[in-house]
Amino acid sequence: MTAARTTHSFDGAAASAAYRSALEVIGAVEPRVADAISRELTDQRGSLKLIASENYASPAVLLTMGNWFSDKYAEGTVGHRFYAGCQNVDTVEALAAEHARELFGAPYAYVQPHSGIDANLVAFWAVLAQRVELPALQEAGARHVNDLTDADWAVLRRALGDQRMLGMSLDAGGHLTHGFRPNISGKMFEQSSYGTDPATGLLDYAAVRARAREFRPLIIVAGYSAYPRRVDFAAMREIADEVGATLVVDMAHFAGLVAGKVLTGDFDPVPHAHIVTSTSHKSLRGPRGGFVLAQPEFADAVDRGCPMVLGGPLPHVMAAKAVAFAEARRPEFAGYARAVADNAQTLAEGLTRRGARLVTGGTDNHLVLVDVTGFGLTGRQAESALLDAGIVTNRNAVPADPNGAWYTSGIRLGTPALTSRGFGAAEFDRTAELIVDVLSATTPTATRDGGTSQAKYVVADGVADRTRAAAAELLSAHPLYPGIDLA
Ligand code: DSN
Repeated sequence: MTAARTTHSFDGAAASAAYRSALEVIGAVEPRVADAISRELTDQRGSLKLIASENYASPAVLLTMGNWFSDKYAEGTVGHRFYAGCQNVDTVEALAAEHARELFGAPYAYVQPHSGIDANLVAFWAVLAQRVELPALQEAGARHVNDLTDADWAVLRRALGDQRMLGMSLDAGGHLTHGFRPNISGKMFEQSSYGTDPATGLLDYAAVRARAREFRPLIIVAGYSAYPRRVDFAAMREIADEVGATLVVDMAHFAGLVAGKVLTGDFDPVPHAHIVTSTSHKSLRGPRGGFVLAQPEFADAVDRGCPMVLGGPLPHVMAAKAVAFAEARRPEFAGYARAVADNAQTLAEGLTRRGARLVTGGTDNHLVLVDVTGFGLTGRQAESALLDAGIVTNRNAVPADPNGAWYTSGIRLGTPALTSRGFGAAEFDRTAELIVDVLSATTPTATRDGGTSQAKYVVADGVADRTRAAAAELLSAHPLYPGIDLA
């Protein structure tokens, strides 16, 4: 039953023929690339993929990206292009935007961003364009930031220096693009962050409100890449309104749960945020890319994402977004999204029951954050030991992480990809058992000064092989892209 409601449905023979032909054509030019593509499928088929931001797109989505749309330039917007001959690009961009609006119940959708960082940049520039009042802008009679002269820009740069952004701190699960130094958002804005309650690991809305009152940001960013709980977006909007901030929600990680109506009411960002940004390839299971949903007052400014911060749109990817959004509008996608969240609960319970310590004690979205210091390990050691055993995860900081952002103290586990393979409760409980087996059998290597290494480790004899065999058994019962045979 689980497999039927969560996996893609497609004609295996047709997809097989399509990929075989494609590889033959590619292989005639550079066989090593064709080989690498084949091997990537073999490798993905053969590992327990628990990276929370990854998934498996359908053959329809994947095939939509490999065609002549890739050759077309199309700067501008639907019906207003800076290049001739964009009639078919107009068709797919309009379709993708329409499906996105319908899927999320949003008044406006912009589907050109190439990635999540691009989507966030578009949103941040749109807020600046819409909200920063510049005497020079008015004196120049310019209606929009794109109409500024060089002299106006000098004024704008000074004005930007004063603008503030408040986002979730990185170690609490926020994202680099929410105003942090290594990213342009951290240079455009003076940044401050809100964290989580040290005792519970949960967002403390009273503390967010207090910080917002003190800091008076132009933008409050909500959303995360490693927070295992729901966010109350109605509460975040109330805080934003109180301090006159614009609420931007980055739903890249949980867009699939919004589309599938697992996150509704106060936990659905679309009715509460001024602007919502996202990627299309994580829990939403589409092509690599980004998009923006906005309230009408920001639509015009968001529409200018290209050329303000984006290069030419990628028509082949916009076409694939249209296909993926159409898939997500089908009733079975809601079943998939529900299973992603249910499976995360099973995984969390299975880990906890076997002694693992979870940040916040559990999950109510698609991801689980394990504090591996309970096993005497760093995140890096845990990630590597699990990879040796065929389990693909990524290390991640935990709140107030004593091991810093490189070694970290956690591993982040997500259920979207394996749920797409048809894994259900029994498989995720077994996966929890395998993870705890490996982590319990791993010990850090001693250093010469009597301490322990943060990177090196040993896994007890036989454990990695035993786990690989057990993982292979689970995976073979839930084949990836069944029916696609490249041999
Ligand atoms: N790289 C993505 C993730 O893994 O969460 C976010 O950008």
